[in-house]
Amino acid sequence: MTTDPTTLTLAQLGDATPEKVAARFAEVRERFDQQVAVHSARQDAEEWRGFVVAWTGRKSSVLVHIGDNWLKPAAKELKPIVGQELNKLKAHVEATLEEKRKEIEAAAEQAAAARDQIDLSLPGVERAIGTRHLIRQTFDELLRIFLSIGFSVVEGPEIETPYYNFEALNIPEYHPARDNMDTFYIEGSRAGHLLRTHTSPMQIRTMEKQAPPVRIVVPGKVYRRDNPDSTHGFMFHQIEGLAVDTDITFCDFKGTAEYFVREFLGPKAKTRLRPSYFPFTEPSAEVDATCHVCGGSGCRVCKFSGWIELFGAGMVNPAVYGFVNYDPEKFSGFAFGMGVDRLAMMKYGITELPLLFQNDVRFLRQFP
Ligand code: 2U9
Repeated sequence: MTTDPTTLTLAQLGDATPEKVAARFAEVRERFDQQVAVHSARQDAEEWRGFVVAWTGRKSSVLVHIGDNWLKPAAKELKPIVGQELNKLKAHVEATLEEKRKEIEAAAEQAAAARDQIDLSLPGVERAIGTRHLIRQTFDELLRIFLSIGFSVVEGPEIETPYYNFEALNIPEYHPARDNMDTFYIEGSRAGHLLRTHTSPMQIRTMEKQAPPVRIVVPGKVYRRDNPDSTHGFMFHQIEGLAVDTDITFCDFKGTAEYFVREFLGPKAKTRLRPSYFPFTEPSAEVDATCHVCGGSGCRVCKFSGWIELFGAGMVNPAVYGFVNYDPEKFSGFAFGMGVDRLAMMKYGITELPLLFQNDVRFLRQFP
């Protein structure tokens, strides 16, 4: 390993003539240029910084060594030559390093610009944004239909009192819907709080606060102690609706039901009303529509009846008005209730309710 000549004096190196001194400096300059070529080719900023310090560092560097070992101890007659050569070398080293620094900086800027260069022609980064859940899509579709005929949307609490969930809806004490067979009661709640089994309580709360006319739809989650199977779950989604005014008749109800069926299933869909019973409506009806699979000719989906049951409804039972101080002589109205999950399954041909809540993207992706 050759010793670095800058650590020796010129005398030790035997450079006693101006020519030898000049040749010695030329040798250093040559070594410097070689090393510049090597280090700058490596494009390693960290390493380059080390190289610059090795040559120009104030503490110990080649230039400092030359000053200490060649200039300071140089023979008097050689000192001017050594001084000149050193200044020339310093100027060459600094000029070269400055030029390289600019090159490296320019290259770094270019690289950064290239890195930041957005080729707008390139396709964007596809951000998987997911889709609105099928239940949400169906809610929005159903709400849009009722908003289009002047209903407003109100939402209410999922934890209710027996009064709002049962009593005020004319569901008497002994009514089967009351027993904890179907209802989740909040343990330890003295007021007998429960998870609402329908969104009807919010219609009562609205009527308590607002005199007729009332036209509202109430979407939301409801809870029933059902044993989960392919069409039942302990939580599902409902939209209930209520229209109360001075002169609402069964025809208004029928017209609204038919309008809904056409909007939801298409202009050709027919509506059929079947007598039914609900404590909070009298008369009550199940609203059927033409089977959207077979168009009414009969198929497995409609059990060959040609009809699909969509939702339940009826004229508001005047008994309910007593709980909200509406004069049953003056006001009449209709109400309806539909299971949103069931309508979504029916419309999109889904046979397993649990699929809606298992968050399997292979399933969810099918309904963008
Ligand atoms: C008030 C008065 C009357 C709401 C109604 C139905 C008929 C109905 C079921 C549909 C499928 C529940 O989700 S489901 O299982 N509901 O059939 N609901 S009439 O009647 C009301 C509500 C509030 C004050």
